[in-house]
Amino acid sequence: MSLLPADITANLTAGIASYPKPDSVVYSYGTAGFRMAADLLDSVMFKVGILAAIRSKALGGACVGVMVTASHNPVPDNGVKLVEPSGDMLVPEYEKIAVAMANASTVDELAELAAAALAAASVAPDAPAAVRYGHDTRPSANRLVAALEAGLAVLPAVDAIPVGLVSTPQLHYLVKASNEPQFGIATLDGYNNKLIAAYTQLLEAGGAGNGEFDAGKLFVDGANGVGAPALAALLAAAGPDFALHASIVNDGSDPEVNILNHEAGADYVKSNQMPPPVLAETADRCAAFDGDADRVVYFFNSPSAGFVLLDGDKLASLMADYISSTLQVLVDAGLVAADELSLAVIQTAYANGASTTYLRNELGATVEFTKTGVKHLHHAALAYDIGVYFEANGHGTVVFSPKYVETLARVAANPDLATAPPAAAAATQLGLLPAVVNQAVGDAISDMLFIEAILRIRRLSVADWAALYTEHPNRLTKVAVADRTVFTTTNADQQLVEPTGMQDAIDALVAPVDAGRAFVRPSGTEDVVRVYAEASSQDAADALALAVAKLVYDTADGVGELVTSF
Ligand code: NG1
Ligand code: ZN
Repeated sequence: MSLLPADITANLTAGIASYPKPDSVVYSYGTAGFRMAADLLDSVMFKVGILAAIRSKALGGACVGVMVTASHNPVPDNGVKLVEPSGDMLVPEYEKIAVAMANASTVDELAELAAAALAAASVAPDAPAAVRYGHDTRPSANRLVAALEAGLAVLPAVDAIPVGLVSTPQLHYLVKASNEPQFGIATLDGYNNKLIAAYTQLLEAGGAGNGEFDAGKLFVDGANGVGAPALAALLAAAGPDFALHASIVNDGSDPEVNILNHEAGADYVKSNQMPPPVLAETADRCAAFDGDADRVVYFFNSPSAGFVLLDGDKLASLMADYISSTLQVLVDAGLVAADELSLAVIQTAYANGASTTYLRNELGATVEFTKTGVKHLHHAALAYDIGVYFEANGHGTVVFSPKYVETLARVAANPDLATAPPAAAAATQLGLLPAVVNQAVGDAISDMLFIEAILRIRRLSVADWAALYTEHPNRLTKVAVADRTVFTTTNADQQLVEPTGMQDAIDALVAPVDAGRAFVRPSGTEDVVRVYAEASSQDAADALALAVAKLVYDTADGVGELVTSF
């Protein structure tokens, strides 16, 4: 029996009637929240609205966020994820409640779950709550946001604040800033102005103010998603003197031609290892966002080497390289002790082995591995004073500890700086980084601005950057199986626990391959099992990926057609 007041139960009854759970669907909260065909998500949105309100009530009314997006997925899909007041991803305890609520079909079940969540937090149903919610450019957004709003209206005293069309990182920023005013002004203007000011000051401190270095032309592929208008708004706010001139392509302006994530964007570029058709010819520097602008990769077409991709591993490497060498200036000047600030790069098993070798052996950085999914990387990164984290697909950011901020404030106040211009410049640059880099979550615009600043400060071309290290040939593929939940992993997704015996079989396939590496894990966003392989040649990496994919297909009830060549 529900312990909720009658008016709330009446709201639940109306909501369940309007947004019934489809019988055949089992919902799960994956690496990116709930994500699937938009037609199946109305009931989930209604329940997420209720849960977001409960989460805020449980946190004393601190503002939480809800983002309606399916990132790089095709247009018919959509999804939803919750954001904590700090701008972090939802805590695991609430992911479980979210799953239980999403799978509840009756008013009683739902009422009981809501009442239990309120009771567990010792909070009354009418305690205050604040929820900011936004969406990407998908056609299903309006309908799903209406379902979300119905859920937000179930409990009393909920301040539901729509923020409209935003990138995922903008939503995270707005939530964090509304709880932590020192982080920034909780408006899109606040977001733009913070990044514009920090980028401009960073260039000046790095001796690369406007006009001091010609960085060449930059194209930005907006994936026909929200990143294009978001970047256009930032550039408009920055004005004509801003030291970044970008031509935005795949900007979604013509819905007939510009289809979200179709032959466009970071996922297309990374998965197909080729430029989007609209940038097939250019030799200029290009950045590609994904559909909700929380990922970015770079690429260019080299006259000699053809298509060259600079993925999340390359972004992480350049950022770590720049930060550690700038910090070294302060260490050499005796202003910071050598081991005072810890720096680590957090990667997943999908990181190219050559990047890990570069980071460890050439940069001397600590490298840690976590399971796939930015929430895992983000949490691991928080253990360091400087935590650089990126997935190979371009999802990532850098987080800085309070100790980092305090240390740089101490250095900035040191009178010796006045007579040591290089140290003063280094200290100013490092002090600006927490403002340049979106601390809440990976952010294509903020990551791009940081990379653009480093290229200018270091006078690097995109080809110089690409030459930091050479990737090991690799192949990522996927296999559809009857039930991907039978696959469980350990050791940061690098080894299978179940199905029993499959890891031994994979090891046997890898053993004879020169510089071979392969692993298998179930996707959290698609109904497939992913297979990754690396080797000393592309042919060997492809052959290893195919052999492992066949093993998975044959022993785990493969569905549909198995890829037999690339
Ligand atoms: P899954 O589908 O769980 O592999 C994909 C990406 C993740 C992450 C999430 C969230 C790969 C191999 N996997 O997850 O890195 O970005 O989507 O969007 O790129
Ligand atoms: Zn995304």
